[in-house]
Amino acid sequence: MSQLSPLEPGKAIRGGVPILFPQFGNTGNSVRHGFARTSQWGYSKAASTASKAVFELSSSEATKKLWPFDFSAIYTVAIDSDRLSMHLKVSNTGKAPLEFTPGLHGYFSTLDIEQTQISGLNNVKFRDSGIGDWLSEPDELRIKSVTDRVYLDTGHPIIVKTPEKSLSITQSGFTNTVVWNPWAGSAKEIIDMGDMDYKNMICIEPAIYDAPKSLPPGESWSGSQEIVHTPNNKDG
Ligand code: TA6
Repeated sequence: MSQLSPLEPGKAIRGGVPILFPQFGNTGNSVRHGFARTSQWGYSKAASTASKAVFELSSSEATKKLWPFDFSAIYTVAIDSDRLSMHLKVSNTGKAPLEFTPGLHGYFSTLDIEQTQISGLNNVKFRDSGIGDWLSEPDELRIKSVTDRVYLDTGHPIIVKTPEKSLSITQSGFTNTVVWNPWAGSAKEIIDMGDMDYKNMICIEPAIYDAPKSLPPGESWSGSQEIVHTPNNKDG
């Protein structure tokens, strides 16, 4: 979580897991990365437990100004001793079909991005910020410059090894995975991020990017990400 992130209504946080809906980035006609990340979700006390919190967001006059469709979304986040599970369910409550490109824009910390390696995304097709499709490296991914990749095929699990921990990340329902680090140049242009913060973060984001999800009236879609954490030592 960036120290410079203004925790203000209507502003996305630079950290945690912003929920991207109804669109990832600029893939649709609504606002960049959608309005769900800046909306006030309702907390469902009845559905939540000691280790599981359930939140809800439904279409309203305000959301219809940004995206003219009826929907309901339920976000469930559960924690266990070594794992975090996030689950997003979207239902079409209207009469018209929905098309959307959701994502979970998770920021992960690392003590040193240059000592961080990501496996599970080797030898697969990725799209690089609109400049074309490429085949990824045969080895682990190491971030050494600005990186903004949409992996079109996703390996399972994705293993992120940082100096202090190992994360095993799996996803379902989401067909793509985005990996982002702005590196020094772009980090300077992001006002809610410190100039050096790029050294200590990596975003690994399950998403639907290249082929929007179509949802007929009355139907639902679900996507999830699960992260299992193993410290490199007992204090990690
Ligand atoms: O998920 C990667 C990305 O779409 C990048 O292109 C990068 O700009 C990042 O999200 C942050 O977007 P934001 O709107 O939060 O500044």
